Amino acid sequence: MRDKLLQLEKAAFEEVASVKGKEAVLELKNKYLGRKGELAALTKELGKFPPEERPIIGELINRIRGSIEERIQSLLTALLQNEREEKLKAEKIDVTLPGRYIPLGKRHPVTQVMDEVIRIFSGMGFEIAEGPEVETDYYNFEALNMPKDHPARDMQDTFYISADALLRTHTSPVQIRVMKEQKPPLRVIAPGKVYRRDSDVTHTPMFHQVEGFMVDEAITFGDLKGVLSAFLHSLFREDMAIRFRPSFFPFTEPSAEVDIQCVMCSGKGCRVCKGSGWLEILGAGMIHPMVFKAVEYDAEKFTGFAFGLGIERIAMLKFGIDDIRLFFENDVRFLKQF
Ligand code: 2NL
Repeated sequence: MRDKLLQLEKAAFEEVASVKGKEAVLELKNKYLGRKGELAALTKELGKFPPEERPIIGELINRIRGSIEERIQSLLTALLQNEREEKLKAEKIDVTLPGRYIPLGKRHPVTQVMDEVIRIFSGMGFEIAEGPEVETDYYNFEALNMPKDHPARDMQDTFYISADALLRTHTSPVQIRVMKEQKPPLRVIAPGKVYRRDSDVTHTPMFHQVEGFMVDEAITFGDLKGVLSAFLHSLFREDMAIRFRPSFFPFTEPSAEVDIQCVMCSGKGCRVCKGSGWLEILGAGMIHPMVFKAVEYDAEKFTGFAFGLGIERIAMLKFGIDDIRLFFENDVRFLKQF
């Protein structure tokens, strides 16, 4: 029995020494130490021996079980450690490698200027209104004191859909709708797309406009000057020179055009300002009594000013772009510069 046990120990040691892989080690463990393993089989024979010998053989069995267990356990520990090291090596991150380039989208320059204009007027308490791009003759022309024979209604300038339906040529019709639906005091801007049959380096058939108006009981030309000066000084520079020139629009009286000092030459005179040192930036005026009549406001009680500006024109001046069509070609090489 003693020889058999020592034999078993020796065989187990030899197998443990040459075994490869976690699975095989666990199989070996089962083969020698399992409930149906070889050591268990020999233990069952213990009953065949006289009682006085049993403790000695039992002790030997326990010692052998212990020594085999120890070797298998240290082998398993080593295998586990190895496994962990392999995994770590495979997952290693080289923090010195350059980062991956993630292309970042930017807002379109027209959107940037539009957002900025909206932000400034919002800060002065103006609300934002929107309306349809397909309009009727009434809202686009008639209500704005532009009767049937007015030259601006010409087929040459307006995209007509039918005798009565057209693509709006300005966002004024949005303001007419607001005035008809609400009562003064009102401070509203109407940003959006407008359409005109025109195409060259400074005109596209679709462009963006912001119009705005303010109506209350005692609005004066002084309010117009104050609000528009504050707006232009915020949009360009606080010390930017501006001037108001008399002009004409059918929907305002009196009317004015507002110029800023040329942003290219600071007023010295250049190609962009055609030598004048000034750039026309917006149109404005006191709302015409005929417009108040159309929206059923009492022109004896209420006064107001209105203004309009083209977003692309401002974006061209702000970013130094000389061809408006670049905004709509969607060439990424152009767009990523802003
Ligand atoms: C320009 C001129 C302007 C208005 C727009 C307006 C709207 C209503 C009543 C009266 Cl509902 N006026 N809008 C007034 C003056 C000028 O735009 O040169 N735009 C680019």
